[in-house]
Amino acid sequence: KWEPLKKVGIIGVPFEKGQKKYGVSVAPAALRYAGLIQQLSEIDGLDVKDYGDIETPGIEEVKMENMAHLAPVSACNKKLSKRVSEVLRDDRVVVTIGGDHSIGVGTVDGHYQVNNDMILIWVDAHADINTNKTSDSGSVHGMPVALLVKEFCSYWPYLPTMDWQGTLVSLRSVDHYERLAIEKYKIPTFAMEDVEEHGIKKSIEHVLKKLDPENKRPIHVSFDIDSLDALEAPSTGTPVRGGLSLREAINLMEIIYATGRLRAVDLVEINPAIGDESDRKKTIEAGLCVLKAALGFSRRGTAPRGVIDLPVQ
Ligand code: Z70
Ligand code: MN
Ligand code: MN
Repeated sequence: KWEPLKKVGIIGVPFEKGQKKYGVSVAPAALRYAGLIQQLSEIDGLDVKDYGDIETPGIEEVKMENMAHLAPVSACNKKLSKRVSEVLRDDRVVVTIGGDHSIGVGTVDGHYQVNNDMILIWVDAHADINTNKTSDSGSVHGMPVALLVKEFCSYWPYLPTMDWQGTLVSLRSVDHYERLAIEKYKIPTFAMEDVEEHGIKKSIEHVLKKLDPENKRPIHVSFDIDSLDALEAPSTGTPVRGGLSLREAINLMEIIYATGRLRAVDLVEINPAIGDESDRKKTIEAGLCVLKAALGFSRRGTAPRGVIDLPVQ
């Protein structure tokens, strides 16, 4: 019987070389400044430990065709993967704050090292399933899913193999070759049309049922803030209209939390340097709401622990 873990470990990854815009590396500091640790600590019974930031300065660049900053991306992910495994071995749910989505390679790899039966739910406007042969941008944050799928090994010069199982949710900006890859390898996806058809609750229930019919596998959610509608989360590098409402994203996380099997959450692509003060505030608040929902915050409220009556005069 699975119960939600009441202990979490936070890892910050101020990394932005997986894409081209300045600012996404500031997100861990911005979220901490906005009260990340304190707000999570206020969730009923939750023990929060901050494992600090992953930094890998001074990595020498190596040239790789249509794949920018491969060496820094690899170095960061290698270190991140080890830290993620360490937090999980401490029996904590690992919460990784990016950074751009190229860090999803390290978080999933680190999780896979500890729980090789894990399932992955990639919540994103984009499919992030380009290779350096199909990408129009050459940015690695558009490639992590392709780097994680075993079937894609032959498309890369070298890759560790992972018997990965996962699904993509909230899609609405998929490149032509990405669509081809999804169809060729039958990657399960829930695009916005599917969310439209079933609603978010049924969609997530379908996802969980499909990936894990026996309800026994640890869950990893890699949450790109651009899965939210651009109105809900404007401070991100590639906002796309027509996305999830914050309420849908909260509900998605609540449903996954309720399984008791959530072991890792990534929150990536918040870019506090994009937009004005109000955009920044909205986006960071949305990110905090999503994380809190993933970690057991109840919108119904919770009575004080161990108290059974109101104070009298
Ligand atoms: C495009 C590419 C992407 C996020 C943009 C976009 C990928 N498919 N991901 N913003 N978060 O460049 O590969
Ligand atoms: Mn992404
Ligand atoms: Mn995205």
